[in-house]
Amino acid sequence: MRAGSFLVILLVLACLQGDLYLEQDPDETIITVDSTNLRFSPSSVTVTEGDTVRFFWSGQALPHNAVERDGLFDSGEPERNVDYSFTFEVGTNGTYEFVCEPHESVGMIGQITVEPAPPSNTTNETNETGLESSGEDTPFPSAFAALSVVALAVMIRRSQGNG
Ligand SMILES: [Cu+2]
Repeated sequence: MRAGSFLVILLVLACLQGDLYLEQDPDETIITVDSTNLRFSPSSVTVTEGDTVRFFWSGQALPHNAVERDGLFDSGEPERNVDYSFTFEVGTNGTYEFVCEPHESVGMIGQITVEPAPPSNTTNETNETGLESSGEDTPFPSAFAALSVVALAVMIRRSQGNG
């Protein structure tokens, strides 16, 4: 009985852990507008193929947009509130310059460097989480797993002791 409820608690904890981990989106880079209202922040970012750059600002004093020089992406008309995402697909590695059209003349210019995706032996449908070296990227779940094993061992020993 006691062992059973302990297992349930472990399961619940495991589920919560998973949810917490999913909330983070490590593949998204947010570019906003800084307090001077005439600069992107950060104005220069480096991402990897497959990553998403999100242009996000709200309640700005001036309307802005983000337009890539060659038209690769375009957030549309300058707005005080913008939430525009662009994903750099595999094969788009390179350096891209984008501008805020109303404020390009005063230097509201940004740069995105897209690095090639790391070579992968796995199939296309596997994301970065499927790579073999995921242990280094996810220390928390690993620690949790280790803790669970210890807890289980203690639990089993107790139930055996109680007969
Ligand atoms: Cu602007």
